[in-house]
Amino acid sequence: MGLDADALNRASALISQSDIISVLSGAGVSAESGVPTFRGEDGLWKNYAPEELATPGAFRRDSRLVWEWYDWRRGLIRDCHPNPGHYALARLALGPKRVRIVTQNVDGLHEAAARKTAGDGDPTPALPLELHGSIFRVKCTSCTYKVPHREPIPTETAEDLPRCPVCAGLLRPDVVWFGESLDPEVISEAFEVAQASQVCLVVGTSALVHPAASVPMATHQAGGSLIEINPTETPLTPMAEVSLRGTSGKVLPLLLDEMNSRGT
Ligand code: BJW
Ligand code: ZN
Repeated sequence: MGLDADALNRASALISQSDIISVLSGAGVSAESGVPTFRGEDGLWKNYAPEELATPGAFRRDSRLVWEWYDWRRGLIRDCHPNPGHYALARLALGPKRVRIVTQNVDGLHEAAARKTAGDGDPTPALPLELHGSIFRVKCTSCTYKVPHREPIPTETAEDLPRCPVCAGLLRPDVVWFGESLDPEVISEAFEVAQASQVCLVVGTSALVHPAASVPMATHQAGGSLIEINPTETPLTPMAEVSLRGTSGKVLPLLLDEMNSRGT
């Protein structure tokens, strides 16, 4: 499917005219980096039922299975790098406009793109607000202990899952599972940012999981515009002023080029 040049033009004009911009990204943004999405043909949930792996009940029932699944994904993501879509968003956020990247992704690739793009400069404006946590952090199931974690888990015995050094409670990935509340400060900030935005770019998300999928609605309800970048339609498509039907790794750099050619 070729990208509609008129749609690209309209999207670029909308962004160029805006000073405050938010981005809601999802798994599709990392697809071109080799990170599997959740839903769809090649999605993770095709082989693994969410309720068996991404719920607190699943972790209580079979902690080892859940740990092993996250360990496998962590290993896979560790070898992935940001793609041109991540870099385009980082460039946009490090530019003159007020941009906030809000992501559902737990893979750390927006942050990697921000740090690489900023070089010796300050990456902060391009660091994302992570709604669903990070696969490279663990937290204690019993106390407030929380640390980065990149190593594989031990696999020799059934009893050797990672334990909290403070209280000996079982550690778990610091991600948000179904039925769990998002960090109240993080989700409040996401809604505030979206409400204040003149444009929200909705990139690579099926927009099925709430409250994340409601974030762009705050922009829409406040009179701002949504620009959707996704090869397929989503429940947010009817709200979008422009839908760019293509992959984010291709569309986002084109969008930035188009903006630059306008001198904005
Ligand atoms: C490309 C591309 C390319 C492909 N370029 N694009 C309101 C209504 C109904 C239900 C609820 C509701 N409010 C809350 C709920 C319940 C539930 C929920 O939303 N359920 C629905 C699924 C029905 N939500 C929750 O439980 C949330 N908690 C909560 O609400 O707490 C309060 C509460 C508590 C108790 C009871 C009720 C309320 C928590 C949600 C946590 C989600 N966690 C996961 C796992 C994270 C950890 C991990 O990684 O393992 O987050 S699930 C999974 O889905 C992950 C993702 O962040 C999230 C969203 O997925 P995403 O990013 O959209 O990916 P995909 O795969 O779905 O889509 C990819 C898209 O990319 C597709 O559109 C492709 O076309 C596109 N694409 N290639 C651009 N190259
Ligand atoms: Zn603890």
